Amino acid sequence: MLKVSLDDLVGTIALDRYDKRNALSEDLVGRMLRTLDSFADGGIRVVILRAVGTHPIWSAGHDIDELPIAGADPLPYRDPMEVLLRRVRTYPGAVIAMVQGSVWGGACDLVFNCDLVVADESAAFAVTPAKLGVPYSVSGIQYFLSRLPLHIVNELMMTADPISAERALTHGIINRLVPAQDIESITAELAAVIRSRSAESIRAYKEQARLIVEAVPLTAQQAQYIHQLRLDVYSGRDYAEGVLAFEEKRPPDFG
Ligand code: LCV
Repeated sequence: MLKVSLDDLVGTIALDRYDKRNALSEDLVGRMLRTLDSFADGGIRVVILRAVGTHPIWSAGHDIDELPIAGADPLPYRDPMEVLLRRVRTYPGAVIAMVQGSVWGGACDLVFNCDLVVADESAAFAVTPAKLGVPYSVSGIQYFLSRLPLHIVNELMMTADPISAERALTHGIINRLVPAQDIESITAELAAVIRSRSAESIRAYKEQARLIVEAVPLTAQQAQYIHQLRLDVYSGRDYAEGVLAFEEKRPPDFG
């Protein structure tokens, strides 16, 4: 499911579940979390997150087979994916996503939560809750809005269609768009530069940036309202239909 390697305080985690298009199952995410914990304990300065090999799909996102039934929150606070996103945000070093192929749903959130993104022309990004009838997580929406212009977030969230690597570069989702044959060396060079810089400075910077981005005050009433908005969606018709349609390998009928 995962291939893990280490070289001079740079750690690499590679997704290796291509039979299921690297869908982020609880088991796979659990392994990633344990690896990140051991990297943090070992003082690993830079983590590269990638997929094994060169395939058309980087990751198909949340494992849809493991989404809860209608009426239960598909993205609760303790969902392994949500835990992983928080772990990436709080990892005490840089996390670089190296992306070849398309990235779907929760995997986009994962890539967007990495500190830097290096990609080749085959990369594409689709944010898919509107295809599944999922009410997206508040933290996910907050992070998208903090990174991207509103109209781009609207397009991603409302169409659920992939945007190309070139557009992702224009909108700052990608730091470096590079030829496929150079992606590993360019990612390694970037990791080596960051690894040579002050780990203490980077750790403090990353934590400060996270706290500043997350400092959006909501009243108790607004928080309750958001909870109700999401509850209405995951208890409604569309979420049940979206998951069923995926299992039945057909387009959803949202009426
Ligand atoms: C489980 C899968 C998956 C998968 N889970 O290959 O952000 S949210 O709110 O949307 C959040 C809840 C979330 O992240 O949801 C997941 C969002 N992801 C998607 O909507 C993408 C769903 N997958 C696809 O559209 C296609 O599989 C792509 C385009 C990624 C790849 O198409 P391709 O023709 O290459 P298959 O569809 O044939 O899939 C190969 C195997 O992987 C499983 C799929 O069920 C199939 O399994 P079987 O061979 O056992 O039939 N698979 C793919 N994605 N997210 N399983």
